[in-house]
Amino acid sequence: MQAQPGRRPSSTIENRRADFPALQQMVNGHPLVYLDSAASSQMPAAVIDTIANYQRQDHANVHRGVHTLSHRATDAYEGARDKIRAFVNAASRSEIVLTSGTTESINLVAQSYCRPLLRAGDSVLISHLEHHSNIVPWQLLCEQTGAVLCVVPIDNAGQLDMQALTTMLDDSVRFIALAHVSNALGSINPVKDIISLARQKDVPVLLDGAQGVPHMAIDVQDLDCDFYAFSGHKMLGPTGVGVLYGREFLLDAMPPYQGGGDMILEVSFSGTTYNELPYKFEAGTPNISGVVGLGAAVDYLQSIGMHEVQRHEQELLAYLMDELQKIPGIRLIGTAAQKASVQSFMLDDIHPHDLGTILDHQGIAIRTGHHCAMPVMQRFGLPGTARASLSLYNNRDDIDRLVAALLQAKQIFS
Ligand code: C6P
Repeated sequence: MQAQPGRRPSSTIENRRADFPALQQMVNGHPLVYLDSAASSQMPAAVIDTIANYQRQDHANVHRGVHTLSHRATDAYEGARDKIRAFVNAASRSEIVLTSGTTESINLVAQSYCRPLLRAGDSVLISHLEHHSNIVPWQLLCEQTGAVLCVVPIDNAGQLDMQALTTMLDDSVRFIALAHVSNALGSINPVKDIISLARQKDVPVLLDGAQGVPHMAIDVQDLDCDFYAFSGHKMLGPTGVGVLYGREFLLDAMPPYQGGGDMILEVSFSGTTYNELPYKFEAGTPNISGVVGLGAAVDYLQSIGMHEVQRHEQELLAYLMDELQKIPGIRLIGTAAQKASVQSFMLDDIHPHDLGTILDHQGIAIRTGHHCAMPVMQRFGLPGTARASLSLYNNRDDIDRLVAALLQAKQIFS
């Protein structure tokens, strides 16, 4: 059996900060304020300990050995898949494909589902607020198939133009791929409305949930999406692991994405029979400890409850936006009516990188630049932005420290 992590998580969300070892350190002589969770969130001790315990006691390859350690590793790996299934309410564990992250999940769908389907003249619909991971795989696909990439515009607040989307959803559209939540702007897209429009046209929808899963309860059956992609390292888990949820009948009809060990039932030189779902899409030795860690992250999030996580983060986001707006010369980028835990901004004409460097000297971590969403920056005519992003372990003190540091940066540059 896999050893249990040594620490019990704290009981209220306000005390959760103590569960995160990385947050207890001084950076550049100041207590760390971590406001870069949209890039990568920190891991609670429960996740770190679970991974360490797995590595110390249970590590072996999965699905292969008859020996005890291989059984333990397989149980821990498959147990994590079950936790992830329940976490996003997929109908079956066959629908949970374990990948290296959102990027691989999206590429898998582009190449395995869409590529055999698309013909010259067909189109794929994305939006102007996508991360590069939900743009470039579709550009590659269009080059390969002669299909056309159509981009739904956004307004000045960073909201999808729903009227344009409705018009663009014509008979040429064979697939829709949209962010659930924008990483650069924080906008929560009205994905249920879009999926219901797409259903009327029989067009499948993939949601890039990299910034959705960490901040709200996700129910893929309620969303009614066809595919949902997300990453472990933005939801308190480790890097190099992620998930593709796909409807079983769609996954079943798709050819494998990669060939190798574990994705086969039988191989001979006259042909290969592929394994059943979800293993058909998991070629080679997977990131076992990463998946086990992701399972522990799911446990941790569920011990709080995603509705509680969302309540806490929404309250904090409102405070962040209010406090930032009190700073003379601040310009908020991304002011959609529905937002999650991210705020991009500009301060006077200070370059975002300079701002990020000054904040780092005070122990405050934010992300600066284009956030792998260059078209968003082009839309707002900016080289990049400063971005503060929140997680369940942040509090009002973090925001007060950020605001004080921004006021100081203003003085330095004036
Ligand atoms: N965004 C950010 O700082 P990977 O790298 O595969 O785990 O996730 C890619 C990805 C896809 N979609 C969205 C909406 C994302 O936000 C990200 C990752 C990070 O915003 C790193 S660029």
